[in-house]
Amino acid sequence: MAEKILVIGACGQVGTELVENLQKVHGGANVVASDIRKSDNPLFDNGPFEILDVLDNKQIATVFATHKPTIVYHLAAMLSATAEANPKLGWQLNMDGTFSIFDACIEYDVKRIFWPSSIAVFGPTTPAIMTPQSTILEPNTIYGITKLAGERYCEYYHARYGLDVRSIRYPGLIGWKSLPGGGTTDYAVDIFHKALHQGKYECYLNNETTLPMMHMEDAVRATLEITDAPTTQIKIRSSYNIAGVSFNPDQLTAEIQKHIPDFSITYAPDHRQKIADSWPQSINDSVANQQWGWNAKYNLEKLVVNMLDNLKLTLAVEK
Ligand code: AKB
Repeated sequence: MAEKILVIGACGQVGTELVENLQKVHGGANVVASDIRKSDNPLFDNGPFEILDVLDNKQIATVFATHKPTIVYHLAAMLSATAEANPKLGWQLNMDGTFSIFDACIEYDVKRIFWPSSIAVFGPTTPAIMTPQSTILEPNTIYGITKLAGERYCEYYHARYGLDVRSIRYPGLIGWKSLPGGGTTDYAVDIFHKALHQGKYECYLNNETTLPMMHMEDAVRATLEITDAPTTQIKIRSSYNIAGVSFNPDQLTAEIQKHIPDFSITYAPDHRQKIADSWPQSINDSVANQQWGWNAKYNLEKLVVNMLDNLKLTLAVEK
């Protein structure tokens, strides 16, 4: 039987690219995209689109009853910097929204659900270098707190109700097809746009802030691979560490300068510095590698070439 996929939060940074991939595999008609509002990306004309506010239980029931999804990707969340500006709303959207979607998955017999966690579950007391899968989890941002609570919820729902939920801890995600919204790692996408448009960038993190990052192609592949993996391979029901590439703004700048020698960067750290300082610098993903074969493909060099090449093509089309 063909799968019916529901992507919640489809217009976001990950959702957009995930929907594109899923449409290729399952056909546009079998991929229901949903979000609180529709973006004008023509991608969403290839299949059904539903307006879905995850805080509206009536809307959730209607969408689930109408489309009877077999697989759900629940991506709707408020990212770190935005949630820090509005902690109550951050909690409400990230937690209440997740509770309602998990409950709907049980009520409507959804076969599998993917829910993303983040490196934000780690905090200042976590070992920062090659952070292990199981370690101290004392996040001090509201986003991190919701992601940690969400992870515990995933494990609980799996143990108690048999919900087949799968999750990975996304690092900062870097892609050229869509813009991030409200994260602390957003600079690593913004810098490419500014390098090409203005030849300079003012960074809101200091030059030495090393963070775990990942090319969007790797992130989407990880998302699809864990969701499609045989149940027997998924032994962790909270969330898996996955690693891509770690770098700081200086190192990213040097790599960009290999292609745009005149590109310059200045630093004006703001409130996001504190969030970044509470997160690890690199991640040990050996458990994901052993259990479901995870391996990233992009290193920094490849990532920079891919971003610049594709953004230049986009610019040429826009002109
Ligand atoms: C953020 O910066 O908030 C996100 C994340 C690391 O989860 N990109």
